[in-house]
Amino acid sequence: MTQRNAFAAVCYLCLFVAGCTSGRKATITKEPPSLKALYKNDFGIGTALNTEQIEEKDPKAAELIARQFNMATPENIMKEEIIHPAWDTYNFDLADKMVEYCKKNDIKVNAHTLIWHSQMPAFARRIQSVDSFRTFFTNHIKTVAGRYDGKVYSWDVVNEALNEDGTMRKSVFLQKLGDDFVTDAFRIAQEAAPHTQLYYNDYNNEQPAKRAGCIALIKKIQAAGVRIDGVGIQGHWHLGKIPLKDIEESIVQYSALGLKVMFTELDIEVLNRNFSGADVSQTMQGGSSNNPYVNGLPDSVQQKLASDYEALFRLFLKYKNNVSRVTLWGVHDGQSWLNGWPVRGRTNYPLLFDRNYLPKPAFYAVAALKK
Ligand code: 9MR
Repeated sequence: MTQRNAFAAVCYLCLFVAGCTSGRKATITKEPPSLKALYKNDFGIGTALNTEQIEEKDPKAAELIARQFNMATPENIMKEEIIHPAWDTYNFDLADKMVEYCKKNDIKVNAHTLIWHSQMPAFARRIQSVDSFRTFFTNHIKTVAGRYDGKVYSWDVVNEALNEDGTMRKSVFLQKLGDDFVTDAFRIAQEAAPHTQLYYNDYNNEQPAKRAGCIALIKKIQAAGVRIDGVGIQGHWHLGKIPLKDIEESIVQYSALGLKVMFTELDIEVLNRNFSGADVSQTMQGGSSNNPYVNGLPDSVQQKLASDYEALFRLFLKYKNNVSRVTLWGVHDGQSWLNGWPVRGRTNYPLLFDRNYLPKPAFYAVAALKK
């Protein structure tokens, strides 16, 4: 029996005994251990919150969030299209609620994201003049980062500015503002939010070519005398294909730049996909063969998922002095974006809690590393 299975067995046994000694039928009633408590001396344990969760419309999720996580990222509501829908209109309602909710629950907010080519408001995509676009860019960062300075712990200042080969993505920001736009964004954010940690965030930036581009980008920001505090590796990975060696190399190399390293959007895809990464503009054909686990995840796959999570968290613990946070991209499987991408309407199982908010074997594997 592995250490993980032994730990899960002990947990279930305790629950069984608790049930029997209380004279009730043995059902699982006791709380599972708390990841944020187990990992409190190692790194933050985060989750991504959706609107329903921020508005506390889901009591089961609320209980789980408060017990398990000490950091949270808004999954969508601080993105440009929602928070800044028109030239001089800002919609801070949900972001303010998120800040309040997290304060109440002693959770740090990792705000996401100031500058991203995706989920931009329509008005910004239509701006033709370079001067107007620069004004939009500057006003957006100043207004949003300024409002939440001291209220959020960190910002993903720029998200996904790189191509897979490490060159700069030809986004609207690059096309309009040139390739100094990333440094400019950090410079404006540093002025507007002097008390907020400032990060660059991307997917696949643990892969060697993209990592080299990411390092060059960070060095450029640093050479300009502008503050950057950390780098986020999103961590949208696939079952059985976790690039542990590249991840380890990345932690070492990014740390050598004096940055904190974070895993900001962790999930492990268990369904077939013919490409890697998280480029939301990529899609794939559907079909039932692409959605094999509608009625539940076979135990063999659960165990593989648990092994992958265990190996990852073992590595994170090895580098706990460099890794400051690990954020799961969602509270439970039912909420995951991977149920709708790159094929709509699939039943996916990428997180540590299932659709009934119960811990999966992967959760116990991660918890067992701290026993
Ligand atoms: O999880 C988010 C999903 O609800 C949105 O529909 C999607 C739209 O672009 O964005 C998802 O979050 C992304 C994150 O903001 C940046 N990295 C990739 C994430 C998954 O697509």
